Amino acid sequence: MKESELMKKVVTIQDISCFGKCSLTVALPVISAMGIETAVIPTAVLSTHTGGFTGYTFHDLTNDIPDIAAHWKSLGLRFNGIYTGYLGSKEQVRIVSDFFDDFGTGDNFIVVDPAMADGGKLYAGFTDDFVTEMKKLCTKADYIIPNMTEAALLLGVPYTEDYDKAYVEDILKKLAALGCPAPVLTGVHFDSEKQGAAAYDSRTGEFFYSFRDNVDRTIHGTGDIFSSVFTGAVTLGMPLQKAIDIAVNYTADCIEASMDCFDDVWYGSCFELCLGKLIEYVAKNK
Ligand code: PXL
Repeated sequence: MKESELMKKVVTIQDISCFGKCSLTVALPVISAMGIETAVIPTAVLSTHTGGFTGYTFHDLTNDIPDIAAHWKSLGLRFNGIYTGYLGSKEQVRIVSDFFDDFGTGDNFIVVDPAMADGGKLYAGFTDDFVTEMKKLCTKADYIIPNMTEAALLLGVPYTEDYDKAYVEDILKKLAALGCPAPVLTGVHFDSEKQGAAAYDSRTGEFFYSFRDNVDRTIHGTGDIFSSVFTGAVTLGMPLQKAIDIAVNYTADCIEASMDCFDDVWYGSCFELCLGKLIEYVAKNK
């Protein structure tokens, strides 16, 4: 098969929550809008995501993952990047880890969003054992994208939202010490005015920050928006500073746009209304 020079290709591995705008229903349109072919491995089908809805269905697809991987291997498929989000069980994390061994080439990159917790709490259905398994997966990634809750869980330190720059940089260094060279921390704020992301490149010792005006509202799925744009930006070859800038800006655009079409926090953001801006950001940064 001829590898296209023009078209980059990523594979994203996460669930499909049929309603609620997160995981694959965000990653697929967002990364595609950045001009990148987006292959998917759905890890489970849920009627809605688990944050805020009750009575959701959950159809596990763990056993399909090795079969999909085997078929893709027989086709000789290769990806510029591999990006994982919400994974439903320890077993699934182990299978995804095998996928990294099979499809990680040394020339491509791996992004792990350890989507498992927020606001100081694990998502419904997750236990400490899951955190241990996710920590192992993070050691195989080039980039990990935890929020402060997930970072605290991965590092086994108490969760706090009361911190300064020295604390954030210490957390980033400790995340890198897990084995991932470039951790990115989301939801970072040093006051009530600004919110954004911080990143660390342990190979150069540089820290990177990006902020936008804080909007005091939680909207479900914004972490997935950030990670999808970040993955797209890295796939397009943007350096770390640009990748967090574009991810922070698009995420903030989506949150701001959602103020006018707000239904309920669990219904997700109106990210669709901002895809035009994302395409502009990509065009400007090429
Ligand atoms: O947005 C992260 C996410 C993804 N998938 C499912 C979820 C959540 C967060 O609650 O429940 C199924």
